[in-house]
Amino acid sequence: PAQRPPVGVTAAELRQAARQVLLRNWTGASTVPSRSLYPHQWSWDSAFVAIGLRHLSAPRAQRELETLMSAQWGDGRVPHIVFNPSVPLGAYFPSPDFWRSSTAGAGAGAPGHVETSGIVQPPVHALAAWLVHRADPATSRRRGFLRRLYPRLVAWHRYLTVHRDLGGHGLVSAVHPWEPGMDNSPAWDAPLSRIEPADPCSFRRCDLDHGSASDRPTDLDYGRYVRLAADYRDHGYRDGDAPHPFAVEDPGVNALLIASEHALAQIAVEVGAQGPGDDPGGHRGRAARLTDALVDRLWDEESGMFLCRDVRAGHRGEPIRERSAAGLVPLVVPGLPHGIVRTLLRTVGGEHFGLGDTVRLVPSYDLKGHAFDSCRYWRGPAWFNVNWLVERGLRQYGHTTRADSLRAAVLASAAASGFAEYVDPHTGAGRGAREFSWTAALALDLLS
Ligand code: 2M8
Repeated sequence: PAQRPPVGVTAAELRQAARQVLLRNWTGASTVPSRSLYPHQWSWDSAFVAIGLRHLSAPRAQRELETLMSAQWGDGRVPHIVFNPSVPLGAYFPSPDFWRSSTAGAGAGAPGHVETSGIVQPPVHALAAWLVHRADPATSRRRGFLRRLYPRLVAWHRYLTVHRDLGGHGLVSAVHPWEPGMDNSPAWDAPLSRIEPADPCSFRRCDLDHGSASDRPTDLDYGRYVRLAADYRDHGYRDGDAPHPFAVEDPGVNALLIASEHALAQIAVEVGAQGPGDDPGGHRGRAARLTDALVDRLWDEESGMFLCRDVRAGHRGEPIRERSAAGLVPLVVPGLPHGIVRTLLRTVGGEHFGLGDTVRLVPSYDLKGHAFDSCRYWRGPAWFNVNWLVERGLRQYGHTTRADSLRAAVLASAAASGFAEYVDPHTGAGRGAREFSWTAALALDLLS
């Protein structure tokens, strides 16, 4: 195992360093994932950031989520990027002039006061809101934090369960590889191969100004990302009208929705919500139905984990036979059948993910997989948010010793890599951006 705690770094020093990163990446109303690579607000990044910020300043953590939710669309969707108008258009692609949310998305209720993207990211927000509240309930109540956020979070989940059940079996589908947050996961190779890439001359990749081409998705992948997003935009971002040629049920997205639905039940108790369907019992019932659908549709006994499902393959959709870390994220779901939890734990430590054996952090993709690449973005490297989720899952199911060693490995790796965006799972070498916000925030959370 390569990620040893760096000699001489104390918990207090690490906490202070994480705090500095979050202060530097704060823009006044929200936090950028990275000053260089991602200079706007990202949806699930903000949820993870708020979980860390709550240990520094409860009002600031609340503000992070409030800023994001104030860009919510009329149909309930929470956009994956909220653009900062003071950042030049050339700093990130696709920029606001590509998405054109306030005009192209008007029919779906896109806000007029801010520009956003038109796709979504995993719904970690209700879970984050609940954790933020619990860090300082008095301040939260005084500011009416949950009371104001609750209806927005309900509308957000309703958007996903109503407009995005493209498979018709009660699970949410992602319609773009950016939506599950694992951009170039090998799980997308087959469904993406059916998409005609956009002309490479029609766009310029700003990400290559800041990141190494060997770490980032390929040009061919980008051509397909652009095509899918442009077609969605040209259908007014209306899910009923858009053909959605890429539609996948992802276990990470659906597991996070379930965890957030459980959090909504607790928030509903706190705010005294009385339904119909939006009372605590309504949320618990929805969480239970989603859990049944997750197990029915995505559990794969042979692989020992959850698999993504390609809704557009065959007559009724087909499992995608790639082992991605998304298939381990359901460990955060409470009340999974015991047999599934046992098998998942074996898989995490087995030859494909190697946790505690060949590697100290969970890789994003199968160590033995044909597409494994220890450097390239979501095709192998270990990411801190995924490891934070697995740590939480291990702890939830009572595997305290394993959770403790994963926690120690996350902290050591965050410190040694300068809060890298992701790391090589074998050597622990940092990759991508440094001073990455969710790495700092989640390290802070694990230290607290
Ligand atoms: C990455 O995704 C963006 C597109 O949304 C990109 O590659 O430009 C992913 O790692 C995603 O999960 C993350 O939210 C985002 C910002 O950190 O970067």
